[in-house]
Amino acid sequence: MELTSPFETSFGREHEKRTIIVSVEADGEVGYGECPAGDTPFYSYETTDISWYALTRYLAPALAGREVKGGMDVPALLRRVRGYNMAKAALEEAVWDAQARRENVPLSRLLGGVKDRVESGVSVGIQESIDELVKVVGRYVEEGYPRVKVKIKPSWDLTVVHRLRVEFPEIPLMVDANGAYDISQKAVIKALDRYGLMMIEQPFGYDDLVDHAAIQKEIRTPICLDESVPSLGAVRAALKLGSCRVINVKVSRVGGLCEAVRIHDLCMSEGVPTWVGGMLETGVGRAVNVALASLPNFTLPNDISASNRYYHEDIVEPPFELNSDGTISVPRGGGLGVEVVWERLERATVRSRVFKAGG
Ligand code: OSB
Ligand code: MG
Repeated sequence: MELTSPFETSFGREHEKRTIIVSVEADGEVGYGECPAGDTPFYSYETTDISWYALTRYLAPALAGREVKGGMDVPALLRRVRGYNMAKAALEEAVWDAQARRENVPLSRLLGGVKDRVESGVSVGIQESIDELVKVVGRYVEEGYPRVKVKIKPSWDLTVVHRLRVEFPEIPLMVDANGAYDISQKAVIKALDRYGLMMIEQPFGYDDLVDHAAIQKEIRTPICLDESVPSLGAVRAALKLGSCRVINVKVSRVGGLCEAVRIHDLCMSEGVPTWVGGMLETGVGRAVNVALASLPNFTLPNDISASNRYYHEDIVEPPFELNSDGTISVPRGGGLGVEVVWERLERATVRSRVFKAGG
């Protein structure tokens, strides 16, 4: 799927999205899930090709033909395989969707959602120049996005944030470093503390909790963790250590909706605000993200933008749109509440495989 504009982070630039759409058929009901892993192993070791391997070699065979009541039963069947959270999440999502369609309730309801609209936010990649970034951010603000996140890296940080604050003094603004700094560069993070940012996402390494705890003690701006919290266990450790004050919950990163809801529940009981992160999903993964974001503790704007922020033509109907109040509506239909347009999916498909009970 060609992206409407290239997406650049501290680790590289993407022009298109190679994603894996999983469907499961159960008692005549079809459900969909998405594995939005990246093309390169820079956000996670789990790339599209690695996920495909894990799905086809181990995970789909472990699920095909098995008796499940619903999404709740899937993690136990996949647990023997370590890692490959994005691949696991896609299968689990598809079963949740099939279950919700069968019960004819929105996925949101099945998960315990309470909102009919979720707050949108836009994640803006690194641009060719600061002037260009100001233009791009200005366009999103004009479109009505109520919160802007910009990617930062060494050489694209303080001057960028300073300029954005001059141009847009009032907008809710945050930054995401995708782990591009380490504690020896903490002066930059401390300098960012002066700009009234909503939060600073993942400044340090993907496997660090200790240095994040150290910097959080020195600044007022909340640290938000993404890469460093791939599971409920990691979130527990982060909260205990004081490594952050906000958690980004990504269904794919944590291996599915069961784990995502558990993280939501823990954060709610600890009084820690959360929001739903994204991975440039198509409408399938976006519908899952929207359903999750309808739970009560997702009180901060999510990385859930309208379909047209990512793709010229989404593979679902209706596409997700931004409401005038800066929200995205939670679909009311059964399951994901959007329909996959097969003709568009097939046009974008480069490879597919079918798994049946008994191989
Ligand atoms: O770090 O949040 C991230 C996209 C791909 C991989 C990692 C990240 C992102 C984003 C985009 O920031 C969020 C979105 O889908 O809108
Ligand atoms: Mg992030």
